[in-house]
Amino acid sequence: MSIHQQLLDGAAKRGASYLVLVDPDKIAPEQLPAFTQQAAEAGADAFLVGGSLITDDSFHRCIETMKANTTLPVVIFPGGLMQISPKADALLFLSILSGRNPEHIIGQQVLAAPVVKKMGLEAISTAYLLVESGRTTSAEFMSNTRPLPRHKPDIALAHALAAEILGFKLLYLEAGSGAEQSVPDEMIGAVAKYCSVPAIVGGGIRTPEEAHRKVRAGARFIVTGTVFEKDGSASLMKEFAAAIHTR
Ligand code: 1GP
Repeated sequence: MSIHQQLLDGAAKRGASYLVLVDPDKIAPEQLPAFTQQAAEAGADAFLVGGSLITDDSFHRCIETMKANTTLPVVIFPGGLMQISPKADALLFLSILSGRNPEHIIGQQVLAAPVVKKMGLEAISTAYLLVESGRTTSAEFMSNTRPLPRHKPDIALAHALAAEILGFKLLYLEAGSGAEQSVPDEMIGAVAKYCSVPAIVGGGIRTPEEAHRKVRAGARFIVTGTVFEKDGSASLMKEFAAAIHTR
């Protein structure tokens, strides 16, 4: 079964799925095995790996270490073209549909596609919608795009519907890593109500209660990253998993 299908089945079974994001630049290599095992034991459903600024070859080592320490899917969430590895289980093949920068809608994708195909890596087409979240995020700056206005759910919905018609398999509603404010529940609700593409929601989610509200609003996948970079507590991770798994 494809990783895409596994992710969807997991989300359907548990109400929503919990994706734990690992940024290879933000975790010490010696902590990674224990972190990976702890996340799996706490109830994570899969891992995302990537970051906006990866400065060395830590990316490839990170995937190898994670694969050696878990049977959960390890999925690349690429911050750039260098972040492709055959060792991962799949790759979110992102297009920044919220922006108007052709380089990040199709340019980078054209460069990546032959490499991905040759590797035989499962690529899951994902429409990435960056949402305004307070101060400038790395994703916004690095992609040189403007995020969607946070108080305009109808604009976000129109982008989500374009993604549906264009045939994307997933939506990523993104406030940006470490965002001041997460994606508004009202926006998630509007997208989930009228758009059939399952939504991943991430960026600035700091508490299990907040994660739970996003699931209630219609998120099918919740991503946390930053919240565990400082406090890697296993009990908090369990609380997140319990709040996200509504079934
Ligand atoms: C970032 O959506 C992810 O791309 C996760 O964000 O690091 O703020 O949890 P945080």
